[in-house]
This record gives sequence, structure tokens and C-alpha cells, in this order.
Amino acid sequence: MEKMFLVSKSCNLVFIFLTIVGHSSCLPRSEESLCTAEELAKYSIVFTGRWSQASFPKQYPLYRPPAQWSSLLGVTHSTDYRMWKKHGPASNGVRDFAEKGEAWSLMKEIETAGEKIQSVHGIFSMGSISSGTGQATTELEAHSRHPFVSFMVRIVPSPDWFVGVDSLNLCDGNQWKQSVTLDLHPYDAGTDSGFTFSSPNFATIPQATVTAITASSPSHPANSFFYPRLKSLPPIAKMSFTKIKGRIDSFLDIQSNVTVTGNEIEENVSETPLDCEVSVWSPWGLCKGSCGSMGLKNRTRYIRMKSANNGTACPNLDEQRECEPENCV
Ligand SMILES: [Ca+2]
Repeated sequence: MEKMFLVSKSCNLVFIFLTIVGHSSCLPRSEESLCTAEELAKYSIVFTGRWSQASFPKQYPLYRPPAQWSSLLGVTHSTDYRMWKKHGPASNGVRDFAEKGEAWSLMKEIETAGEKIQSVHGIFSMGSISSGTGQATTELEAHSRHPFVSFMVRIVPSPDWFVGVDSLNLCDGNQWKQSVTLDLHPYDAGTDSGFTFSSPNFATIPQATVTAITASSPSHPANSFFYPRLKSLPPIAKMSFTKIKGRIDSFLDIQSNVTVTGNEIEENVSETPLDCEVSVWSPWGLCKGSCGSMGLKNRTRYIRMKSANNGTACPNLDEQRECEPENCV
């Protein structure tokens, strides 16, 4: 029974991993969930923001605050702990972190899980990044009984959006993976109903589940990530794990060896075309002109969103039409 559970769980995890990385296959093998590699493994991790205005031109936050990333909170754990999961409800700690970047209650939840069911090996963190395309690094330690890694980084500003990983297995049977690189995409914690990066606080009641935000979901033109021309969003961030030698001594201590660098030296930045959006026309104005000849009337509309990256340009914003001048007796 327990074996079955482990197998199906591991298959799930492998599947999540595969959808991101895209190789190997999800075969239920009974050994797969057991890590028989050497007990401890240390990894250097690099988080790279790819949230640029070129890739995400719609409502890109430029001021107060400009696009940036919160600190990272992560944990190495066994299958008995889940920091967050897609289609599951966010815990209070995950809510506080996704909405406000407050790590305190999430850390408490992790520590409690560590004490009660010994499902946690260590917590790791990384400093915030003051631009959408910055980079930061830290280190983590995993244990053969706790080979899974989960983390979250809040998208700032946003209502309750974050990027992260749920239960990535760093162990591969009898050895630790040498390196893993993942593209990250935005998630919605399901606790705030705001639609745009700068939406005011608006609690979702009752609370919804954690969902992936895609170019077409939520399917609403007001949503900051809604790009009907795209099949999928470009990755908004990237995370790489590289196994290193040595070990970290502290258990359940925050491992916060932070290096924040400036803007990333961009690899191929994908430019996302954004079409111009205009308002509906105003009503026609008064017909102006002298009595006895044709007059002119005007109507206008305004730009709701400027086009970018070779999206469809804005159409005319003024229109004129001939008319009979009014009040000609
Ligand atoms: Ca939300």
C-alpha cells in the first residue's frame, strides 16, 4: 500500500519535472522513489529573473514599485511535506508570502512539519532582486531521506502571484542529479482576486486553489498576463541547481549565502508583440458649420494600451463626418 503511494507520487513528480525539462519518461518503477545515493548533497542554486518589458510588455510595472522579485524561501523535504501544490489550497503561510512577501508564518509551518513528522531537512533563502531581470544565488543541502526541493519567490508587484517549484526530486535512484535547470512560469495563490500587477488588495472569498497563470488563463483581457496572440508565455524566470562538493553543517538553519548581481546578461530575450487597444468611440459631437452649407461633427476614442514589439498599431483616434448644422432655422 505504502509502496503504491510512493510510486504514484514519484510518477507525478517526475511528470511535473518532465513537463518543464522535457526528456525521459514516467514509468512506474518501484525503486524510483527511494533515494539510495550518499546521504547528503549540497547544491548551488541560481535564480535568474527573465521578467523584462520586451517579454512581458503588457502593464509592465515601471514605478512604485518597478518589476522585481521578493526574497526566496525554499525547503528540502520528503514526500510527506508539500510547501504548495497546483490545484491545492494555499496554506496561510503561502498566502502571506505570495501576497506580501512575508515569510514568517510559512517558515513556522515548515519548522512545525520538520518537528512533527520529520519531513523537512532544511530551509534555505535568498535575498530579493530589485529588478525583473536580476540574478541571485544561494546554496542548499538535501538528504537522501529528504531529496525533494520546493520554493517560492513572489512576483512584485502582484496580487498573489509567484514562481516556484513543488517537490522537485534532486535524487535519481542511487545518485544525486548533477544539474537541473527549470523554466519558471507564474502561479496564482488563489487568495487575492486582483487581475493586474498593481491591483488593490481584494481577498478571494472563498479561497480558490493555486493555479498556473498562462497566456490565455484567466481568460480576461484585463489580466496582466493575458496575451491572446501567444500559445504560451515566455519563461518569466529560470532556476538552476548544480551539485557542489562539501556540506552545510546546520540543520534547519537558514542557509542564506546571498549574492545579488545586477541585470542579467540576456540570452535571447523573446519579444512579445502587444496589440494596441482602444476605447469605444465617444458619441458624435455637435455639428459645427454655417447654416446653408454642410457642417462637420467629430467623435474620438482613446488608447487603452499602446502597442509594443511590432504588435498591431493603434487605429485612428478621431473621426469626422459631414452633417447638417444644427439650430439652422
Ligand atoms: Ca489571485
